[in-house]
Amino acid sequence: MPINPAFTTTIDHVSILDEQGNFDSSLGDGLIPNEDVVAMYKHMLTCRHFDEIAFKLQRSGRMGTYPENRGQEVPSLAAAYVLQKKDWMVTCYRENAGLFWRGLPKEKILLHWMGDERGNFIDECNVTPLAIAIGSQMLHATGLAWASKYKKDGAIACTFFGDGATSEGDFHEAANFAANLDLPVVFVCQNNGWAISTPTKLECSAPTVAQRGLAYGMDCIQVDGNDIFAMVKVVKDAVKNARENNRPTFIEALTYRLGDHTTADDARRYRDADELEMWQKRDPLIRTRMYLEQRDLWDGAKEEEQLDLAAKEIIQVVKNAEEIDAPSATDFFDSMYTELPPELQKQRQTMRTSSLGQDPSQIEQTNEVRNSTNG
Ligand SMILES: Cc1ncc(C[n+]2csc(CCOP(=O)(O)OP(=O)(O)O)c2C)c(N)n1
Ligand SMILES: [Mg+2]
Repeated sequence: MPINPAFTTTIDHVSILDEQGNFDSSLGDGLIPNEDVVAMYKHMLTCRHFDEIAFKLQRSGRMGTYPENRGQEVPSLAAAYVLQKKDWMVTCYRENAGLFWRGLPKEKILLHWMGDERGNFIDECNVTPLAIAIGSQMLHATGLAWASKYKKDGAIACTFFGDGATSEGDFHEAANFAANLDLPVVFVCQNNGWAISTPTKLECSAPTVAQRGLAYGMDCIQVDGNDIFAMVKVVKDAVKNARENNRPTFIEALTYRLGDHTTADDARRYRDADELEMWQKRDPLIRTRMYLEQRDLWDGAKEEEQLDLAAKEIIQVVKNAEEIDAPSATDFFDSMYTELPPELQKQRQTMRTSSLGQDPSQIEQTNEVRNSTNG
């Protein structure tokens, strides 16, 4: 019997605007109106400034920890640009640009990292709170997409995660579920080459991360994640596939975090300076600015003006976050359950854990004993 291929495929890589500013008109013409490219570039400048200020807030002891987003602005922004209001954006922690584009008030991100639960109460737009437990959000996205399909409300879910997150069981469960139940989910993997200090190649032996989605029967594509045009194109295609065919797509967006993993990290201890330098040249902001300048849509004066606006806006954002009334100590309990279980109700009343023998009834008993002894 002859041996025939059981299955063959290729995974395409999409690039439209490269780091030298070359633009592939056959793919890119008409994709994003010029005024929208300008608006997105302005937005990226503001987000970059927000990132710098958030970093400084942590360094000056005004915020707990912070994961810099610098360098990874494009994937989430492109998705937010394409998604409709009713759709869900389900992220981890390097998607500020997309979240802000959707309408999340910027102070909420600061409040989140200041440890204030009010940063996680979001009713302004369909985005979920930042997921810090790696991979967990992909299951939430799949569940949201399933609910939308069930309710026939036409919404889809677009979820973001890192290369490292594809080594978590949660990714495999979400992907299996989404593909087998025909759910409208777009999986966007931001492959930045590292999971803290672990290089991608150590946890993914396959030549592309995209092919992890292939195993579940999804359409898979790789894209230059620092190219706003290529990102918008692949997200548009994936959203169409989700909305019209109820099919999930796996997008591997190649990008790089130009900063440390978080403010608790020092990437110089494990990353080569050459690698960083190479990716600094691929900075999505430099590239988008080059595109605009070549078409006389941007110049130094406009840059100054936007930086000035960004500085003013972020001063107010910081003020809003820092001057909010002090949180209630019970917020932690109130944001966890619709109905608080009795054991936790006791803890909420006393702000003490019963495991330490401090629940209200025990406190009463202790007082009774104390009173009788005193008496
Ligand atoms: C379930 C879980 N395990 C471990 C961690 C600790 N941790 C935080 S970020 C991270 C690496 C994530 O890498 P990747 O998914 O590539 O995302 P990136 O930070 O590079 O964007 C790890 C292991 C965590 N937050 N959650
Ligand atoms: Mg990573």
